[in-house]
Amino acid sequence: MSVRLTTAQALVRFLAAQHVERDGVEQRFFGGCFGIFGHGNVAGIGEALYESPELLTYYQARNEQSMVHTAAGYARMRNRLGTLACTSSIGPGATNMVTGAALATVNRLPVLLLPGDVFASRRPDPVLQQLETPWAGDMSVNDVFRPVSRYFDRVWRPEQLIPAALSAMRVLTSAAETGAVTLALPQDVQAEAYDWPEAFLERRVWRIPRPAADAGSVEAAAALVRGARRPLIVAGGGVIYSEAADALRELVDRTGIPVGETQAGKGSLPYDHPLALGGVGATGTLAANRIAAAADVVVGIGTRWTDFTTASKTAFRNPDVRFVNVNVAELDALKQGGIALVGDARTVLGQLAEALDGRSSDDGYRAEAERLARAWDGEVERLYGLGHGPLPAQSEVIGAVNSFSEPSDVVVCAAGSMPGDLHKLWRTRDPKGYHVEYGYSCMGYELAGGLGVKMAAPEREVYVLVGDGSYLMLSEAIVTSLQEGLKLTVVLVDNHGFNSIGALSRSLGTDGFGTRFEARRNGSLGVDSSGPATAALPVDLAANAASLGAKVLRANGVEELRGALREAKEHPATVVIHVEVDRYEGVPSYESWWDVPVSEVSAVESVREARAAYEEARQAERHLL
Ligand SMILES: Cc1ncc(C[n+]2csc(CCOP(=O)(O)OP(=O)(O)O)c2C)c(N)n1
Ligand SMILES: [Mg+2]
Repeated sequence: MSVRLTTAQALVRFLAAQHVERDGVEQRFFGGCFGIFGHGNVAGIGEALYESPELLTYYQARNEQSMVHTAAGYARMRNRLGTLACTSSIGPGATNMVTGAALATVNRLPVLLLPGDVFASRRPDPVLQQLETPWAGDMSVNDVFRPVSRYFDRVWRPEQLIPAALSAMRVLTSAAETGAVTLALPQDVQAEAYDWPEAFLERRVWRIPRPAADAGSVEAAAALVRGARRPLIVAGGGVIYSEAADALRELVDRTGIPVGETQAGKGSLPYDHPLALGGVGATGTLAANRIAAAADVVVGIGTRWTDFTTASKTAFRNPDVRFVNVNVAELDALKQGGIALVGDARTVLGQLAEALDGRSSDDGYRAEAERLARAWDGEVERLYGLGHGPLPAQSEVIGAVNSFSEPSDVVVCAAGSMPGDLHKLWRTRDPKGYHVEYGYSCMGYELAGGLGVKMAAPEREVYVLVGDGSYLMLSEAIVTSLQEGLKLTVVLVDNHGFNSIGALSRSLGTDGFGTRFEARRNGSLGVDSSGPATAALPVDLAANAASLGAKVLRANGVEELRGALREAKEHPATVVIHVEVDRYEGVPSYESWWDVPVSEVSAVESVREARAAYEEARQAERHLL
């Protein structure tokens, strides 16, 4: 039996029929379809969504990059068991999605991108927005999706959709493979009819397995951990996606091994667990970094081991340190010369717990870790209550939001100086309570990603912490949040510039060059010490947010911020709280380093000094083999 439908109609039916099942729970995989229409999709996918609105809810977006971020935020919040499709026109609408695709792929989050594409027939070539390649007739701008997608296909003929759509689902639902999947859809093919086999359009359930690791490798890993005197667990995003937080806590309680967390893994243990050391690495806590420095066996669970986690390969200083990597992706399981436990985090944690048989760390080591964790909490308390003036410190703003929020609320952030401060200071009380996108650390993710979080978990309050730079880059999601009745509480932290990079620049001898938001005077721009050469800009971001329809509260200092948070909670729709902070009152780093190369030769004295310090610091960088 077959059904006569256009390619676009068949695709929409197919997407609506896809389900996933893990641990016996079945759910629809696609929560809807975001889109912006142009000639490349309005009459194809657009018509299909219009004709059968009951199949897949259409959500109007205002920026294609932003809608992909929303899909990624949604997918992360759903532990990758669901996502949103994103349809765009051809040309600029399509390429606007490339940044979102890269973000999803870096963070291993499933998103399905459906960019329109040039005519398969080539009849009207070159169509509006077609980039012609003189030597390749089959190339379009959509080929830029190839390196940022985990699966790419261009559907040149209707029936080609059948294998393409099945491959897309295979990749989207594979914990090890997942990321952006792109099906480029030539605009004529979208509208072409075909007799589709009914089986293609039927309800389909993709099982998400929980594979166990190889028994011999588990035994080898357990032997290594048993012999360790100073073991450490590094919990990454995989712990949370696999819903392995309880399994982790059980292992920790039985073995006494302390835990440091990556950005994606923050929340794996509640902050007040006695063995929770908090963030580890370049933006890590003193507790985690001290323990990491001397650790002899490090068990990484669901982590990619980025430079922030390893403090650019300086965090683990014990010359004999060995690694065990629990990861569903072989790529990560084999990093740092570790024993690879390829499998699902929850399953493998169970295997490890059994193989370790309750073997616990010695009491002295456990007590040392617990002491460091307690001392760290004191440091957080200090930074939450600095009482800095006249403008507050960013750490106080974070403290006010954290203290006000409920354990199940979600904090969202992505770029700037806040992710590092949050990694150190946010007291996470729920595995899904901390949502900082730090794989791509993409300015502009904050509001758009926060919207996806809220769509996935409407019962939770979502606190979006966004810098003024990120806000200026991408903030139209405020409008979409009002359209959909999805409330965000946005705390817009204004330090008048790109302060994270300003602080980095100052530390590397270049005086914050190009990082302050100031009017150009006398040929100078954004240099800190230039005095009257620069002037403040007459920019009012709070007024901007109000003009987009948000309720806006201006908080002058931390006390007013607390009041604004209370008021915001009572408001049913999106609120933007504007608060200014002192850009020079940053949270320090704690015995960690980040490799950012400094010019080897320079006419600037401060750069030469920074280079000398860089060469010195780099000595500690080592291969982990
Ligand atoms: C899209 C994008 N462009 C550039 C960067 C590099 N970058 C990282 S943080 C930052 C400044 C962010 O400014 P803001 O949002 O105001 O936060 P602040 O650093 O002031 O805390 C820049 C330019 C980035 N992460 N993402
Ligand atoms: Mg800023």
